[in-house]
Amino acid sequence: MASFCVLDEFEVHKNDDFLRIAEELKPELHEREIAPVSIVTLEQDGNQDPALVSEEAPDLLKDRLFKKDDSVILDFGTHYVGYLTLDLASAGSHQDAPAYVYLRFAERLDELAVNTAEYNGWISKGWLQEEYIHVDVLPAKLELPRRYAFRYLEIRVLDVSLKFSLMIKNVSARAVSAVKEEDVQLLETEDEMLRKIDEVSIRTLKNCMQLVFEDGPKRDRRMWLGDLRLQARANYRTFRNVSLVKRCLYLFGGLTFNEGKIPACIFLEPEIEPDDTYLFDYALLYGSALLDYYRATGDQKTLEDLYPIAIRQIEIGLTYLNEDGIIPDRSGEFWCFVDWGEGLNTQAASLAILIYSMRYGIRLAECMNDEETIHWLQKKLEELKREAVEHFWDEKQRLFVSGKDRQVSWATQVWMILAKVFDQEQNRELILRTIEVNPEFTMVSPYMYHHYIDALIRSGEKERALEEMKNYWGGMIRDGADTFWELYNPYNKYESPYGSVAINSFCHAWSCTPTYFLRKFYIPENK
Ligand code: RAM
Repeated sequence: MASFCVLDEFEVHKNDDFLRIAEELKPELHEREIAPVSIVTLEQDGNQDPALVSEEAPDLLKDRLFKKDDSVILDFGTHYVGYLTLDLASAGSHQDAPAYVYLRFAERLDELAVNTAEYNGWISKGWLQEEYIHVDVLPAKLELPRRYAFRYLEIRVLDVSLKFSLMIKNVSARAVSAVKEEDVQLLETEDEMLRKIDEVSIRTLKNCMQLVFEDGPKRDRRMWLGDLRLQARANYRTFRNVSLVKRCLYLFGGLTFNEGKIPACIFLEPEIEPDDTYLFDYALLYGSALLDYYRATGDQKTLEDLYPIAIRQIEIGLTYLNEDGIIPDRSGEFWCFVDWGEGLNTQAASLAILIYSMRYGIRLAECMNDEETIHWLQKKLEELKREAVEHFWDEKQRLFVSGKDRQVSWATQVWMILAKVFDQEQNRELILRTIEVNPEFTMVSPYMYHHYIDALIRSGEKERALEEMKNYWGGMIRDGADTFWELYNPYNKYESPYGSVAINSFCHAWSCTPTYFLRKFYIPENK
């Protein structure tokens, strides 16, 4: 079972200037009033697949009298992030007991089929979006203080009394985001699936764009560096809210710890604070996010401020090399993320990601005219490429292996391709070979799929990349996605890294990148 590891030592170095710049860029959130559009009924067929069986106008709620155990599921039409208000009243005799109400929010209808009482995963059940509320005096306007991520709302009356009924006069919500969906033009394409994939990507991105780029508005509601890097890429092609990216880059740059490491994620409340988690790959990818930002904006001042921090991550990464010139195996420690996926060995990928980040380091150094850094990085890069081939290339299988058991995974091949350990033609052979062999250790998160699509495109397999996007993200759409999910394993649709699909996030930042690929490589007139 996966778990997070906590660092023994944790000394934060705040850069007040950077944090001030980030604070000044804090966005005003846009608000929009929304209301349910229909009532739906969840009917289970004994399997885990619930079906939406009936629809009526939600107006019918107005005259409905709710007694003990009565319930209703409201559908807001699509996925939103926001705050809920209920206007409640009583009917019958004087209210002689509290109205006791259960509310449950769901991003996907079939979440409602999971019994939350049975959740026993390793991350907090506090993430399940449910409330038990006593309303002592009716009529009442119930304004829920928490923010929820949802399309569906289940309201269940746990109890009233024999002498009165509950009435739900009005249900509304205030949806929030740092951006407005209508600010992005729809993709001009005849291909209905591509149009849909693009639209769902944008909604996913929008709902994760709050005071920072959050990873998921249901969970974890914080900013992870790996997610930020991909969200920013999608954002440059769509909302182009570059100041939000700048804010987030300064937050990471302003909150390093110990020898200058960037934290894997940042909390915003009660005050901004880094998490005491280091992820080797996420920290290294900061440079790639910075270069993307610089290319999108030409903002030299930000580059100059944050460049030393990006290079520092590479220096720190290099300190982990052992006497063989490779990164020791720390798979299973939540130290180098790469992907969720039981048993995935990340040793070879960690070296590949170090090489990849050095390439970005060189490009950053070029933008800074920093000859000395260019020189040592280039030299080291060549060395590490040789070590990667020597230690991890299996000539017989014509694939890279990882760890002492010489595990063959998709993730390892993809990261070796992105690291450009080989030239483009060899990379093309490698990706085709991977597809042919279809290693047992597959990819499970859209985060890893993003890198797979990237690897295909960079190996000259652009058409295949498009097909794979349609299969993977299209698969989520065929399974009813309004926003793309944290995890989607087409071979195991109920997979969860946390012990239950109920706690998975179904609007997850790192899954929003098809819009980036489509608008960058396929339909550039939408740029
Ligand atoms: C999870 C979140 C987040 C991701 C980390 C590694 O907690 O899904 O998006 O970046 O894992």
